Amino acid sequence: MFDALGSRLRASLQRLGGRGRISEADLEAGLAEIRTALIDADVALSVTDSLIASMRTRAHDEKVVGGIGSGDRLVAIVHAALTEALGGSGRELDLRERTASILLLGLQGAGKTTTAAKLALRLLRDGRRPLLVAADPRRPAAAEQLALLGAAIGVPVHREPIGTPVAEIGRRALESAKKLGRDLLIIDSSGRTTLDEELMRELADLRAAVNPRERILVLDAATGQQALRVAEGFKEAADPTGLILAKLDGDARGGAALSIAGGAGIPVLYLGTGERPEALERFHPDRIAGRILEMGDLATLAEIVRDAGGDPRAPVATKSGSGAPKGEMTFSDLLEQLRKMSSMGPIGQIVKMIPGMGGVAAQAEEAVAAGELKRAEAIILSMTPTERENPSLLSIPRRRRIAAGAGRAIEEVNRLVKRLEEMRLLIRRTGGIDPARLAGGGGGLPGKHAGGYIRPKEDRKAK
Ligand SMILES: Nc1nc2c(ncn2[C@@H]2O[C@H](COP(=O)(O)OP(=O)(O)OP(=O)(O)O)[C@@H](O)[C@H]2O)c(=O)[nH]1
Ligand SMILES: [Mg+2]
Repeated sequence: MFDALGSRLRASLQRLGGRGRISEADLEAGLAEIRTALIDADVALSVTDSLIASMRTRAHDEKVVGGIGSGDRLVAIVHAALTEALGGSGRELDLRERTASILLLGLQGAGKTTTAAKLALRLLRDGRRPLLVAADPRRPAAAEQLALLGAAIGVPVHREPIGTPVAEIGRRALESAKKLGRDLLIIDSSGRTTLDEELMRELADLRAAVNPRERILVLDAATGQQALRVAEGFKEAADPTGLILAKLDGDARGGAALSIAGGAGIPVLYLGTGERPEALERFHPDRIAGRILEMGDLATLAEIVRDAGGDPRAPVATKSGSGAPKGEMTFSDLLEQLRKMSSMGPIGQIVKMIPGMGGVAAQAEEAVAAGELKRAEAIILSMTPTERENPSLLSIPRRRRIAAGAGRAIEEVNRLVKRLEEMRLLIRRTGGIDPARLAGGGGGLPGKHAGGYIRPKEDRKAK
């Protein structure tokens, strides 16, 4: 989702970092390039300008001009400026009350109902007992949609007959939550095309009835900078405590996220990255900045693996098996990963979170589209368990038999073996995906440590 912006920024940084010494003029030229990249990615002008100003100040404070080997420091400076613009240390939902409540608000079609279900699922997994509340007094279809989503994720939905005033819906939902032993209300309010008086009155009534500590504005990131204006309108009228950017998967340029997070003055809490109830990501400014600069985001990757039913503490890519050198990846590991990937959604998004793998993401997307995962799975399943653990046993006759068993050409088997070798090499080079880092979180600054950012040039030189 930050492809275009990320690759432009990285190109500018690489050009600058490639110089022995950076002069004042180099720095200004680089900042001008970064500014154009931000504007082209649809980042709001005001946000762009304050970002550039912050980068300039940081560069001067760190005495980058005239210094030697400033490439890494520049990356760190841009990372820090982006992190700050995206909201600094970030914020979590405040759900300490005995019966906490979250009111979701936003324009029509922004993604409120979908997001209500996503939040319910996430907080359910965190050990809360949510109750979804359909608070659209006019549209029967709205409650119907929420009821279906609630049934799909196993969360009860409170609804009232059409025409019930929202304040009444809110009060009864609170009572019902207490009766049912639910400790969290997630209220899906009705959407309208504009922030008109009736909507403002409804929101005020709901607030008076339920007094939700969290009032979360859901914005459609696909509308780009328009979303920033919507946020400003709601800020005056409804005093939102946080933002959720829905449909960020549709924002290829990534400008909306930066514009909104940097310009609205309301913290972003989550990102919606798809239509499925699982497609909700916590928003961590430093991790997002790291992803834009392609430093990789292992912490988020670990969360996705955990949500897909994997073990976040298990090393993602290495496991020692019989016959395989300790710590080397085997076909059994690969098979396990292929299966997890198919349950995780768009694979490109995932691959991009692995440090240094950003460029492979597009290839990975193609592979999925072409059914390559399924075919690879079939080939691996045609191997004997011993072969899966030890690919060196795969002689030509065995490869031929495996190909026949999977109904594929032998070239495909050869390619898969080669792929495994490449992955082993990559893992060896990056020091693997360190379980401690996976469990501990953290975005990872430029490659001072294993598993961090891989500088493409050095990467090529290594080995
Ligand atoms: N791709 C993508 N689609 C999304 C996302 N969130 C919501 N949608 C889709 O956007 C459309 C509108 O979502 P809703 O949740 O119904 O929006 P709403 O704000 O409740 O709409 P109203 O109740 O009519 O105001 C639906 O088709 C959703 O599937 C997202 O993060 N990514
Ligand atoms: Mg809705």
